[in-house]
Amino acid sequence: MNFVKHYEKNTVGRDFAVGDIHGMFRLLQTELENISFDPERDRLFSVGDLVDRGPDSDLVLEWLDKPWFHAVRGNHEDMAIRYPSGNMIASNYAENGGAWNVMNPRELQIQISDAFNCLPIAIEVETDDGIIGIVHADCPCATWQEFVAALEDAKMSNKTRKAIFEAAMWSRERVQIEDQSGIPDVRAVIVGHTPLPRPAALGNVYHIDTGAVFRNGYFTFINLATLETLPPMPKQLEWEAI
Ligand SMILES: [Mn+2]
Repeated sequence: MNFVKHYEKNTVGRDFAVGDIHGMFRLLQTELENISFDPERDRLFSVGDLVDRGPDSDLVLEWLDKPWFHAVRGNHEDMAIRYPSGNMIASNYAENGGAWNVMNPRELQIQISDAFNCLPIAIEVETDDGIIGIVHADCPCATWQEFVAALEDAKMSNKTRKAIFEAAMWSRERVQIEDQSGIPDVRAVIVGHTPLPRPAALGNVYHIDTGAVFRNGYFTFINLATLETLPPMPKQLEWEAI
């Protein structure tokens, strides 16, 4: 199992990352057309939370098969992985948007769990100006290298591994304390997980979940070559959760 996936530079097209999808695949398709996304050349990286809450969660396996679409594992994928083995209570899962999967036949639940279990915790993308890291919630180590080394360390104790995975998929600490210190050894880190009214950068950590599944929410894309977001980031940070 590779918990880190590495992607070479895209020499033929553009690379984008998009915020939490949460079952809004049809809206995402429309927005990709609006940015003239070219599936022959361009690549789309997802910060995870592909499913739950939105109407199109059942399209997730189809999307994961697309050769230009690459996702890290979010906490909602984590719940879908745990559910078939009895490590996620159905009522709690349904309250968090998982009702569509609770109602799925068991074979499909297992198929979804297996597919999500293949998703990495972190993705690295090479760009002209350095490596960009992608993780659902946060880089829980002082440096990106330390984080990658921890994810790749097969000898790590289960307890330490669990703590790193949990922080990577669930933490909101950087946003909550408005930690501007960033991650020193990568060009940028792209995260989702905490919906914000506008995309925002804390140091070089870019928060791009603008809650497409929520009322008044929308999809934010970030171009990995330029680090420009669509729509653009305001100069002033806006932190009110939506
Ligand atoms: Mn999340």
